[in-house]
Amino acid sequence: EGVAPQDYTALKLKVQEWAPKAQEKIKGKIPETANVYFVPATLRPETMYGQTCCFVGPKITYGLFKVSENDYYFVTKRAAWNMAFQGTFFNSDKFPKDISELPLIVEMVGSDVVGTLVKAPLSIHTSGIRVLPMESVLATKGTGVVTSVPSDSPDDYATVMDLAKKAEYYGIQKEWAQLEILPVIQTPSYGNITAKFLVEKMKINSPKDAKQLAEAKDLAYKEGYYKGTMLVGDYKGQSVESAKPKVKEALIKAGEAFEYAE
Ligand code: A2H
Repeated sequence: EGVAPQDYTALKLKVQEWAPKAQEKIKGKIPETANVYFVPATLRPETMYGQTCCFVGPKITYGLFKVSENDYYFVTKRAAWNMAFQGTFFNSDKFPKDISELPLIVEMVGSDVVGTLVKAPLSIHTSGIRVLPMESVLATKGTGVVTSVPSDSPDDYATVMDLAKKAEYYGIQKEWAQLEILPVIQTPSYGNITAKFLVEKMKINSPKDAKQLAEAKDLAYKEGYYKGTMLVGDYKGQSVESAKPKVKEALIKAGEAFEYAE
């Protein structure tokens, strides 16, 4: 963990249809009418228009936590523990004394939920996006759930390319990894699909090229944040720097996101 606190936007991706393994595990444990959300933590809320899938670590253990009368979140236990102290849970007035006091309904591993269809706020893919595996997701950061924006995140771009190439190996349908990549931000140096530009220019061939990906991530972030202009959404034409807090506020106001810090 770093020393400076990281302020994330925690986005609520509502489950539309469970993968069969997950369905089996939750059967009878939550009401049929319950709202269940995958909750990725992001530092780039202004890019959410371009979400094409949602990543989980296939070997990471997650929990389904009851956060209010009819709402449940799918996150790591570590994230649920942090959330319990940040006003996210209905019983936050009574802080848990121990991790065993969290309202855990059922545990699952990432691979159980691969294929689940979720509805991602702001995404142009309004009929839903799929939960897909990403080996580099860290269990010790954020919520352990990462929403994928391949236009602006080199890690996400490299991962969706790899998933499409080896769909059979990953046990997914190729189309799930091949949703249209939307240009979200115009930049002077890298065009309007920054991540693709950098991955190709730096000849990054796989999500395992960690060192180059870290460099690409840094370049993409700086260029997008300081020099980028929004191409879509309510703040189209505005700088990323100015749009970012506004998109975050609008998502929170709409009940589609909340603040999460660690
Ligand atoms: B970002 P920081 Cl478009 N494991 O969101 C691995 N990566 C994780 C994670 C975890 N447990 N939790 C969050 N992340 C990702 C969007 C995005 C992100 C874009 C561009 C860059 C970018 C869409 N993915 O991150 O180490 C999430 O991906 C690069 C800074 O706390 C989150 O924001 O700085 C970011 O890493 C948080 O990383």
